[in-house]
Amino acid sequence: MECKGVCMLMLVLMLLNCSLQQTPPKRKPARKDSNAAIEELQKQINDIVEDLNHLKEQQALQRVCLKGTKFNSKCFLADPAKKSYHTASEDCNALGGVLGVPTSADENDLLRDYLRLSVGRDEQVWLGINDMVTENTWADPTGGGIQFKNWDTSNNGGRQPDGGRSQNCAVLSGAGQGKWLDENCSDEKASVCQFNVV
Ligand SMILES: [Ca+2]
Repeated sequence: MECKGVCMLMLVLMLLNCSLQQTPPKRKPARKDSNAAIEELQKQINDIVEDLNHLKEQQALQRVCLKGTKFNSKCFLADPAKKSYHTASEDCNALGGVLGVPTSADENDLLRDYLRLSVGRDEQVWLGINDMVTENTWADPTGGGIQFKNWDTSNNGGRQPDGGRSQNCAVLSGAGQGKWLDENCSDEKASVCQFNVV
């Protein structure tokens, strides 16, 4: 019995000694290393997610360009559904674009041809051009002034813009060979959305 007790005591002491020796002497730096590794992994995951989102945006833009038409660094996509200017603008914003603003005669001609084919030969289509803030100061969707204008100033076109305070939104007129008219913003018309190619 005595030997058994002594033996048990020896065994306990040995085990205790062993476990003390096995205790890692530098625990803190190890935890520090693993935190750094986790941070590094998290950073890599964030980078991958960012790349993936960028690729998704590029792919969405390519789909828009394939379905619509491209001019320099812009893609235009027509929406033939008839809506007020505000609804058309909101729907376009939800897709990541703004209502289209042609900035040169060439761009306006391309847009006219595309809209006559995709929306209809004689249709009116909302552009992203309005004078809601200051009467007769025409601005783009960002509120910036516009350099290029294509109003129908012919006699039979009614010398546009002619609607004063009751007409604050611009359309591109298919029947008017791509010339612009001011119209009542709550009228329901087709629209064209513009996306910048990055
Ligand atoms: Ca006006």
